[in-house]
Amino acid sequence: AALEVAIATGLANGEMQVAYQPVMEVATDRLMGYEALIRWTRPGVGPVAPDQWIPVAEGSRLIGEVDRWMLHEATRQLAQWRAESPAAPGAPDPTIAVNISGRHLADPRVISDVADALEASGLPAHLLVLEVTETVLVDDPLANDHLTELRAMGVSIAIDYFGTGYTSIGQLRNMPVDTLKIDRSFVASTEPAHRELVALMIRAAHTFGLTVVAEGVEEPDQLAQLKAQECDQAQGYLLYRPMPATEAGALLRSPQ
Ligand code: G
Ligand code: G
Ligand code: MN
Ligand code: NA
Repeated sequence: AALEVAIATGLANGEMQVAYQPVMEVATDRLMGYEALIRWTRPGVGPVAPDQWIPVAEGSRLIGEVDRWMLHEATRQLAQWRAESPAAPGAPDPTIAVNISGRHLADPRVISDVADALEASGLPAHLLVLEVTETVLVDDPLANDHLTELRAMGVSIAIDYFGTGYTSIGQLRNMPVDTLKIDRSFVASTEPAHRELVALMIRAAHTFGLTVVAEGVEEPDQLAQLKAQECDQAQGYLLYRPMPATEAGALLRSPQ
């Protein structure tokens, strides 16, 4: 309970910040967008890793507050960057991906929360990506309805940690999603069977018209492999680590 109070206070007092991790196009090395990751520096304590407090927020209504704050901050920031320096002709218009918890996704309020953030920021809906876990997609009909509604608004949906849950590749056909993010455990594996599985996931995703993002790319040979397997986009320490807003804004403006 003490931590819950500290999280609520932290949100109210501006202790949270957003780190931005670039998502790159594999074939061209162009910047396609960012994943927004929350950062909390607790006064007198220092940085608290998301793994240490997001699960606590997910156990209460607080996660809605966290998600709403992230949605507003991340969309506001991208809209500001675009206003300052529009994408060059022919260059990709960068997207922003925000992680949404399963609990929040099951709440009908998620629709107005996303709509409010888009309206307040003026960001076009097609530039917002919501990252959700496959568990939510498989287990919760209500969450599925909400995703369908969000997609109808023009927002994109990405399945986070794909491959670690219960989804079979065949189910992708019926899911209200646009993008599949391959879990970094598969990307990092040197086992031939896992590498073949990654190739299979990429082919299946493309068959269903989905975009594929590989997560946690740390080694040049992983990136080379993904390129050979025609993976669309990649994210990971090899490319860029999550960075503060000022750096991400500068990267956006740097020549590609
Ligand atoms: O940011 P990494 O840097 O440490 O993030 C750790 C975990 O925290 C990841 O699983 C990530 O999905 C989760 N996470 C980061 N930011 C957010 C957020 O804004 N909302 C939710 N629900 N999870 C987040
Ligand atoms: O939502 P998700 O859990 O996928 O959030 C991405 C998490 O992965 C964040 O904690 C981020 O800091 C972390 N991350 C990003 N790139 C890498 C990487 O190359 N290797 C590892 N181990 N973690 C990464
Ligand atoms: Mn994510
Ligand atoms: Na992820």
